[in-house]
Amino acid sequence: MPTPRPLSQINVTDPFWAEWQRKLVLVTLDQQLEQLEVTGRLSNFERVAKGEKGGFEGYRFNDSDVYKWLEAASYGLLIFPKHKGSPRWPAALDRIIKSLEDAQMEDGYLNTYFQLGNIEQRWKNLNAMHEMYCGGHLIEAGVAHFECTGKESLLNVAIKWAEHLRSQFGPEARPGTDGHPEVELALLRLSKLMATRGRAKDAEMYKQDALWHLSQRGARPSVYQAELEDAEVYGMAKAAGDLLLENGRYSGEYAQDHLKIEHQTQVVGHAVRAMYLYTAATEVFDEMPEGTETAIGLIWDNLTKRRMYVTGGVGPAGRNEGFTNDFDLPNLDAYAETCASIGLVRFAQKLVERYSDASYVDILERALYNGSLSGISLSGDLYSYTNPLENRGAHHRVPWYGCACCPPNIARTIGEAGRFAVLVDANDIYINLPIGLETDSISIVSNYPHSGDFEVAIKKAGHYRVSVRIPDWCDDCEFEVLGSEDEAEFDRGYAVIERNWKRGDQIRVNLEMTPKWIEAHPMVLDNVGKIALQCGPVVYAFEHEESLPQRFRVDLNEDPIWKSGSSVIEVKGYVRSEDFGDVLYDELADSGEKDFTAKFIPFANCHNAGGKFVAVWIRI
Ligand code: FUB
Ligand code: ZN
Repeated sequence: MPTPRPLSQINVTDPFWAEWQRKLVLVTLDQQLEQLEVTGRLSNFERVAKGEKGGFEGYRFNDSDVYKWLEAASYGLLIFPKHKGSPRWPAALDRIIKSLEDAQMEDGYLNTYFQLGNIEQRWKNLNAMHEMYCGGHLIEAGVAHFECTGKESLLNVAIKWAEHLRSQFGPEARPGTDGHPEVELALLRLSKLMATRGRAKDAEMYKQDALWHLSQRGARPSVYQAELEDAEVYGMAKAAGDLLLENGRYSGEYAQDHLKIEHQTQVVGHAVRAMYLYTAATEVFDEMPEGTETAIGLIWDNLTKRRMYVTGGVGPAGRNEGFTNDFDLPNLDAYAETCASIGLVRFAQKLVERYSDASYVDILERALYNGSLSGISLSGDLYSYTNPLENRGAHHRVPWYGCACCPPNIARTIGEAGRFAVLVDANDIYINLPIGLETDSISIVSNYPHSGDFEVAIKKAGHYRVSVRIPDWCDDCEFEVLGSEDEAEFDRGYAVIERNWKRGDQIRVNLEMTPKWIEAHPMVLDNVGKIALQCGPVVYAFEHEESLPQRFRVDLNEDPIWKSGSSVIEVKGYVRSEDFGDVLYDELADSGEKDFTAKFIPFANCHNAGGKFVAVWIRI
């Protein structure tokens, strides 16, 4: 199976991602560190380390924000040497890791909410308390830190926690897994790390742990149902538990516990939970019960053909932070949590690794360049938890949240962006996203996503295939191996050339990139009579300080005007005047429209310059 090169072997160089990574190491990581400090997230660990028994601050799963930040900062350590500046965070890393080491219990348990509260209640409310969700992020941070630094300090904390987990849950212990998936994909990450270190036995053990946790979802009797029926346990945290009961009966949908994974056919419940669950299941479906691969295929189709925004946002409803019904994709109150889009990126990445089919990358890039990146401001220090496709003034970015899952999640995603570009195995190099970068096998020069022209230079000599993805949005492409007559074949969305490659060989690619109007399936009732503008993978929106985006209508006789390399598109149309007289309603008369040229900008860049009104879907 092709895999990304280790991040330590990828140097991102293009103007788009290198700039995001510059901001990550010079702005975002420090700003988030400060938030971790002032909101008590770090002092929770310090209190436990000092032996205190009370004083926990924040939400019960706040430890996970520290772990996600540690993961992002680990990636930051690879990027930071390229930049001048003196941020505070590099020096904080080891200190924070030390406080985790000191806080961890002898038996490996680590969760400051219970350590500063009633430790007797640990592992009792799996549905709502997020102990394994936090532990999963600890594992991801430990793996990332080891991969980026070679240091074992954080990894050892993670391994000790994973061993503790196995002592509590598994075939030799008790049934049950976390209501919020995350630990499954984290254990698989740990397993892979062990495999690359030649520790096959450990690799197999952690994979078996992950498989066991995956097997628990949908098992009956449901552990979560028993928790809901126990007043003391249910009382520990109510919000999520309530949603497991529909019409007074246990449903389980909120936590994807309604059916065993192999019997699931639709994407339901909490969106982040769903994305993390299926990311893990995709990695190991051939070792799961028969039907799992088919189930994942059905879920993917339901997700991407019925329940996804054009921005790659998923999970329209705030009520359950998740999914509702097919085609229910309201724009104004779209929840579309940043973490859910990031989860979709990860799910799609696993699918393309398994199937080498570029259609998964079409979704990946939609979610990455739009619904995920919209979660962070261009300044790198303000965030959006929800990502509505329309704004009438109520939505704005903020420096942090009480429930701050999204900010460190987008930070780590920026840090690891290079992973989504290229997949490699012995016989193949797949260029999925033409991110400008250098690796040990190839380098890419690109101004993606604002231009479709890029060049690939081969660094690894040998006989193998190079497959360059031709995105779904591209109608015409040119593909040339310089100085060669070799023709590409087209397979599963890739232009493929198999030959003896020499170091220095060059491929020149031009993906025709022009602005395109998109329409939605007619059953997306919120978008009837509206269109959206996309150029390459980037979805655009009209943003204005007044309500023009809502009053604007596109003139379809005029093409949108865009210059390659730019992130502004001019669209000609008409604006409905706000003058109406001193009445609220009147008999239909002249609409009072004026010519107007609107400047569209990438959806992800909205809410940076003070524009309060936004629309992705525009009237025609
Ligand atoms: O519950 C942990 C995280 O916080 C979820 O993934 C988000 O949806 C938010 O609820
Ligand atoms: Zn989030």
